[in-house]
Amino acid sequence: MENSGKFITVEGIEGAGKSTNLELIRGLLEDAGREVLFTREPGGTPLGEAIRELLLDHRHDGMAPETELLLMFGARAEHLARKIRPALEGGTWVLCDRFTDATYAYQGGGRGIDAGRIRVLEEWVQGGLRPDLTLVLDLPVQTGLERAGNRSAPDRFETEAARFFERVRRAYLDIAAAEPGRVKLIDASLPLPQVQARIKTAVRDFLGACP
Ligand code: Z5A
Repeated sequence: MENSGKFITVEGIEGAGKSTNLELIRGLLEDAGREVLFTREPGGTPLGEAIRELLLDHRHDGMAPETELLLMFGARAEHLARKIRPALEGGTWVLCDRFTDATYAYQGGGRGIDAGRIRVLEEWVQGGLRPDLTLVLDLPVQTGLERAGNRSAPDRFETEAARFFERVRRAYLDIAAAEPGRVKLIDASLPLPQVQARIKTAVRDFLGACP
């Protein structure tokens, strides 16, 4: 079935400001008259949220990268079947905090899994479905870690070393360079009002190009 809603994702390394800016994006879409489903990955469904807990929990430190990859796609398959596809097919726009670009960045760049393996799963689980617009909030790893460090109780990903996040950031930059039509890179190191001005421009440009 043809989708009539649009699929927007927001990505970035630890502390990039996704949570801070997702409300702004939701407001821009709703002000433009779009019905918006706001969701996140890993998670978004009861089963997906249960998988998220497994993925973030320090009891599973040392989880094999392949297990981590398959759990991400397990949660994603459920999310697509129960929430994302039905919403898009019904004309609702979907705004998702992270999606498969995070898998290429974290499990690919960060953990070193070959991108070809991720692509096989992407094609199997998603078919042709890809985000219509992705905002990558980019900033130096040190700045992101300092910002995130102000929060409590780091999870299994948040305790990774800076060089892990350097690889994750590199992977996001490579994705943005490879797909400039879909992926808009936002300089998230700037003060918040400037970051938000850039996000507004990117979202309004996208809305302006939608029928
Ligand atoms: N993961 C994966 O490995 N593979 C996958 O396929 C998927 C996910 C889908 C959970 O994601 C983990 O799952 C994630 C990757 C992995 N682990 N990591 N890292 P998550 O999205 O829930 O976790 P997160 O990256 O830690 O997101 P977060 O906690 O929501 O952080 P954030 O949204 O990027 O940052 P924030 O909370 O909005 O901002 C951080 C602080 O900076 C906060 O105090 C803000 O007030 C401040 N801030 C924000 N913007 C600014 C500016 N411009 N200036 C100054 N201060 C600012």
